[in-house]
Amino acid sequence: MTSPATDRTDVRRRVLLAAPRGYCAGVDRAVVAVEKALDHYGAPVYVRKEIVHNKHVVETLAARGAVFVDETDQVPEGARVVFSAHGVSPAVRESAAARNLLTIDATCPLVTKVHKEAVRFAADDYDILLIGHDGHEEVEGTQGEAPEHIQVVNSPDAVDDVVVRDPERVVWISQTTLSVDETMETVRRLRERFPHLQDPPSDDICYATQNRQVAVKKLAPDCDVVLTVGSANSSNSVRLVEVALDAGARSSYRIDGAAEIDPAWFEGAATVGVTSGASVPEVLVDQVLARLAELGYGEVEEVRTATEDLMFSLPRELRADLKAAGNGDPRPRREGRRALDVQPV
Ligand code: 0K2
Ligand code: SF4
Repeated sequence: MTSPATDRTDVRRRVLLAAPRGYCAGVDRAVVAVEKALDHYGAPVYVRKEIVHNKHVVETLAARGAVFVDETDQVPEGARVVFSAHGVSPAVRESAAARNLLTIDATCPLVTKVHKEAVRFAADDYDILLIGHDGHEEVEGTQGEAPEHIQVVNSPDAVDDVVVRDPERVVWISQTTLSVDETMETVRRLRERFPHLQDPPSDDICYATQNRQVAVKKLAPDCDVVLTVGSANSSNSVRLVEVALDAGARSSYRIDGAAEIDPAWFEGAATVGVTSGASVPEVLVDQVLARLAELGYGEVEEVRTATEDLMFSLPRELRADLKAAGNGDPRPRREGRRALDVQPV
């Protein structure tokens, strides 16, 4: 296979591979929860919304018997349903209970943490400014905890439209998968308007989102092209495409997998950066690297900015059933990797 740069013997062609990349602890837990539910209870296992925003993951689980639905009223009475990693509002839980559904809650514990903040600030009668993308499932779930207290702020420019009851009693919280820099700009503009604006008690943009952005920022200035593996509806993946460009990559593309690579992107390119979103299985990155090698980019150098060893226990309901059947959590423990039992209350 020839490459656009094959005839240029003077150029050292290489790949800079971001680390961390790919699966975060919340995604690993959610995907394994569906796999174990299929193994233990048998198909079909219903899943409300995409368990994570990745086409390959959803198609693979669907082929094994997972049935993805938009709402709980599409699940037969009394059947088992998994809630996705992005979380659900109390209204969804109530509707599932009304249909006697057996629920497995795969909401990431770090999303649940934000829900709890919302509940607490609403109980204290704050106006809560939820920085995030309207219509995203995580934002719908968080807003549903206290809709009368929460308004969504989509972008820095949306700050001008915010109206609050008492400017001295305002707090911001956020979606977990946003661009850190853009969110800080939104907060800066909010604080210009509301000097008494309170910060959330800890970072809402999660460790995995932050780590993947730091890694791609480090390699982007050295890259002619950055490829982010991730699906179009994956907020954190799409943010990586933007962050790479902002950080100095000459061009930046999102791809679901190797088949979407267009060799024309690499015309005259010496260095290609590769990263992947938090919902992306490593096999897709491996296939991208294999395709890049065919195109002349066979030398791969990892650019690591952090090491991650966080792991969350499987959802409580599932764990109890697996334990009763004599099965444990199937995931391998790496040294220093603990299964944190951070469960929704
Ligand atoms: O980045 P998104 O929130 O759109 O979601 P995914 O691509 O599924 O990544 C996992 C994050 C899930 C919850 O935070
Ligand atoms: Fe949890 Fe962060 Fe992963 Fe979302 S991206 S599932 S908040 S660890």
